[in-house]
Amino acid sequence: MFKKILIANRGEIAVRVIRACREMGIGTVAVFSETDRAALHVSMADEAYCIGPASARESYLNAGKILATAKHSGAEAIHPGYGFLSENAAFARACAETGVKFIGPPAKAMETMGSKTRARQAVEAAGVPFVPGSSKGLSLTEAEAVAAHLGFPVMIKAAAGGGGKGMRMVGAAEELKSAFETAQSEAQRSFNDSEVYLEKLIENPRHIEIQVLGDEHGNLVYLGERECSVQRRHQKVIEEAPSAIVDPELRRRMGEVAVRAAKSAGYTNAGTVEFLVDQERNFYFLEMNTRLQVEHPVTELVTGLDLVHLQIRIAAGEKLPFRQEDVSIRGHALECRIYAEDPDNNFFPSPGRITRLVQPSGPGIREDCGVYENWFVPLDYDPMLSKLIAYAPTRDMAIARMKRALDEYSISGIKTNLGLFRRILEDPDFVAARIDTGFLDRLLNAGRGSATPGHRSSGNASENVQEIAAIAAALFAATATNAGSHAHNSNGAVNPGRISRQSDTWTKTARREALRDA
Ligand code: MV4
Repeated sequence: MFKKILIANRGEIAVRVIRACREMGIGTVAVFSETDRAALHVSMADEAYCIGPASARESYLNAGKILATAKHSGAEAIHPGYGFLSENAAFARACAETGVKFIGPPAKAMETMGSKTRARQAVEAAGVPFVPGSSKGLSLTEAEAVAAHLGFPVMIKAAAGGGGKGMRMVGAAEELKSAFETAQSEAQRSFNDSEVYLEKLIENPRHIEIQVLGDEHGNLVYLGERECSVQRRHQKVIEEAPSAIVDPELRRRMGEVAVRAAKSAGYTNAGTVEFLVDQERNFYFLEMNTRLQVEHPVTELVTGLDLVHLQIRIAAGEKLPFRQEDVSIRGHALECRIYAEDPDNNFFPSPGRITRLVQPSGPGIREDCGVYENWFVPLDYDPMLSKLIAYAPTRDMAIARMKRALDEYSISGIKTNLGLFRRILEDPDFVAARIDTGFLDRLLNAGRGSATPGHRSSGNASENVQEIAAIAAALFAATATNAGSHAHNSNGAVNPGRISRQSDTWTKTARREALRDA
């Protein structure tokens, strides 16, 4: 086993990996940028080295500096976390050449899966069902022929893309040329690689992914699915395991396909095979993520496994300590990604000082957090602060537990998306698990009232007056409740859950202020 590991990351994932190392008796080396001198991961590691200025390009993406720091500190392995260098095949190769173990798949597997067209070729040869389309880069003329054959609507995608970048939907033949040219130049600008290809559009899909794990002795298993359909602009907001629409039979079929896809690329260590699942529960390979993912905790809770421990043991050459038939899914886990962003201002990042932080705990609650009270959240990196994870025997109980934990949670000084989660968790479609990748946009647009054409019948004056009267009545009821009229609250005239919750928060604040003054 390694004696010392360098963690080439920051925030909650660096903390997560440091915790695993500590549990395994492995020394930890943190790296940090000049803005991150006081960051949580720095204080938790055994050693820490400044590797450059705030700009990620000069710090967390500075492969040479990070490798030199590993050598200098005597770290035998590097855990890349997610983002930054985690899917950079050249970095994985440089590690191997320097004699530092990269805790992840071989560089070759990262290269295969890093190109969407190469990935499609590899999985196609392995008999994996994938979204119909081409598996090589296309010229405009070729794209026109492929699109005519597939039928519209189609998607133009960048081979080097992923996570939604360089993607264009095309509804009809006459839109193809301009969409193709835009996608191509966007791909060139974003990835320095203009290769684009075509896929048939899957309408209103669910995003369901399979966690896989393989050792370096030829054993590869699947660890069930995660449903990640609740997202906004390709940023996941809530993830859960298992998916409400995946039964044991579908789980086995998707799992076996995921293992075949991973094996086709010579994959080892932890990885995720993404699928689109259509309304008829047909599933299609989309892409493979060659890293530990943000949402890995929901899989850990329902399988009882520690994925970071296992990643480290696999990288050290150990065999998987269990077989496929030993893996079982138990209970239900939900994860909320808490971001420093302003829901009232288009979810713009909201950096600043966290003046007060009250974190939830209690039965079935896990929080993977990367910040602390008084920390200044910088604008330089991804604004995710924390992941709140709830685990319970059933989905309904996990939702109830998550709502309870969110009520306990309080972050002051910066704007966060905390308020959004209660709206989602109380939405009838979410509760019934009627979700797809359009769910969150529909929820957010519905809340915009008359600004959304089609949702309001005509917007005439008398309707508006009625609406204003209804709002005034609700406000009056809420204010009356807070003045101490509890009978008013329980008579059912207004949504009692929402109103009492609001008053609870005020009560708590008042009590706190009273204590402070005492
Ligand atoms: C698609 C698709 C529909 N049809 N491909 C978006 C991110 C990238 N990983 C692939 N994405 C999609 N590819 C075809 N042929 C719909 C999406 C998509 C999506 C996928 C997963 C999670 C959220 C999404 C939101 C919008 C679109």
